Parts: sequence; C-alpha cells; structure tokens
Amino acid sequence: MKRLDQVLAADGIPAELELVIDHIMIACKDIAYKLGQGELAGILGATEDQNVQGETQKKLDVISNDLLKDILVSNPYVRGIASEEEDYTVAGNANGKYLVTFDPLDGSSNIDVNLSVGTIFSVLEAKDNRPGDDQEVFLQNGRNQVAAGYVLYGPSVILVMTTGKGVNFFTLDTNIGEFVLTKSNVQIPADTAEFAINMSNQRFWEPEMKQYIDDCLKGEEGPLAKRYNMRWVASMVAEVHRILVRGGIFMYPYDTREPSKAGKLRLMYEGNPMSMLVEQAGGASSTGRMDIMDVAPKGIHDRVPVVLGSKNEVAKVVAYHTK
Ligand code: P6P
Repeated sequence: MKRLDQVLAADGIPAELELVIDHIMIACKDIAYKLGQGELAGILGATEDQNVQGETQKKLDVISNDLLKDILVSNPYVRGIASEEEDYTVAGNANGKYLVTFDPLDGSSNIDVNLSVGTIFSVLEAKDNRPGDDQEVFLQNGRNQVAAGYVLYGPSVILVMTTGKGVNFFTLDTNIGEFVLTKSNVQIPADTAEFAINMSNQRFWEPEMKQYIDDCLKGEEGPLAKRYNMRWVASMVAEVHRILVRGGIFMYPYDTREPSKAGKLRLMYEGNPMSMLVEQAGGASSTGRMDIMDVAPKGIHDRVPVVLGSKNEVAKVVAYHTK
C-alpha cells in the first residue's frame, strides 16, 4: 500500500506543500494518540475558557490547537495560521508561501461521550507580502485552496484529502505510524435518500428550508417521491465522511437563533475545506443560494450556511431557495 508521501510525490505536489501537509499529519497523529488515551491521560472535560465563537473550550480543543499551531508556525513554508480556537491569525515565517486554516477538533462536544471527532484543515497560498498575523492575507475565497482535508478520529483514524486531483482516503497504520492509501478517486453518488440536519432547530429555519424538510418527511406520497432516512452525529467530519462513502446531504442552514450570523459553521476552516473535498468527489456544496467556495470572506471567523453532498439532492435544495 502506498504511503501518503508517495502519493503526494506521484501527484507532483511541491516539496514545500508536502512538508506543510507532513507537519499537519505529525500533529494529527499526536492528537489521535491523546484521544485514544481518553480518561487515562486526564485530558477530557472542559476548560474555564470560551473561544472567540463563544463556545466553552474542551481541554482537547486547546491541546489539539496548540499541537497544530506550534508545528506549523515553525514550518519555514508557513506564512501563518488561522484556527477556530484562536481569536486572531498567528504569524509563521514572513517569507512562507502557505497559509493554513484549521478547526483543530471539530465536534468536540462528542469527546466526553467517546464519539467521533475530527481535525479539518485548508491550505491557501499567500497572494501578497502581508505578514501572517494580518488576517487580510487569508481572506480569499475557497476556489483558491491548494489542499484541503480532514482526519477522522473514529474506530480507525482516516485522513481524507485533496490537492485538486480528486479525493483519496488514507488509513493510519499504527504498526508503522504512517497514513497509507486505502481508497482513491472517491466519488459521491449523485442521488441520495438520506439527509443530515439538526431537526431541533426547525422553527428557526427560513421557510424554504422548512418546506424542503417537510417534503422529505412526506416520503413517497410527497413531491420528492421517495422515503428519506435521517442521520445526525453532531460532528461535521463524521457526516461528511459518511456522505463521501455512501452519499447523502448535510445541512446546517441559516437560523434565527443568532440572526446577525449567517449560520453556525465557519467558512474558512469548515465550509471551504469540506466544499473542496465534496466538489472534488463529484458532489456539490452551496449556501442554498450560491456555491460556498465562491463566497468572499470578510473575516477569518465568518459563518456560512451549509448544504453539501450528493449533487442532485443539493440542486433540489437550491431550487427551493432560488425559485
Ligand atoms: P449542533 C460541532 O460543534 C459542529 O461545529 C459541527 O461539527 C457539527 O456538524 C455541528 O457543530 C453540530 O451542531 O447544533 O447540532 O450541536
């Protein structure tokens, strides 16, 4: 089985980018080890602090963030990093070519109940000479990403990544401590009958989303003329992985709980990397009205409504919002 570095070399990835990805993997392998320790390492539970999102930080949120931040800001090819757990961007090497954004431990509310969580990452190229602690240098739309992926810490530890040449799955072989290629050129089925959404927010959605979900629940007799199944793991990485494996549609739409915000999920380190993966696997990713990767960010913690997965189902949801 091919190792990650062999696949990247075969794809002609620049050596500098390969070193950035390699450092992200070093941090993720350490995160996987710490997650596996669980209670034994005394690192479960919450801290006393909140992050810039207003969310209480889990101990492992902070540990994972620091592992990724520390190795990346000392990487000679990294200009800077942006993280869900950092208020501001953090400068690396002023001559670095790459910018890395990440959610160090997505779905961390699942940690204490031993359910799947993941690390999401995105790599951009710096387009000017601004330093990495100037957030402006990060504010590029998702089409500019040169790499995107996640590491899913589940029954097995799986890296899913794209550098613009399709999507590959790599499984962590703990015997050799390396990610090895286990599935290449992943394709999302164009159709699905499985939707993922947090139904408890239904009364807060826009009418268009309420109508789509109502029509899903009408099943074969309804206008969508099929019986739908539902999933909700409360871990975006796990939901996206299921969709890459068997199809589906994942939605975290705008809702009126925080009317000034575009949604719960963040554009730069959740929406964009997941959208690159999904589009590279033949799926679609929309705000409900436009492709997520065409959204122009105004700040590194911008929120975005998310509708992604099987392209024909995403097209239906977009039709509800645009007709
Ligand atoms: P809710 C995890 O906190 C996360 O950012 C995503 O991974 C997940 O899809 C979503 O939020 C879950 O949100 O409101 O269902 O807890």
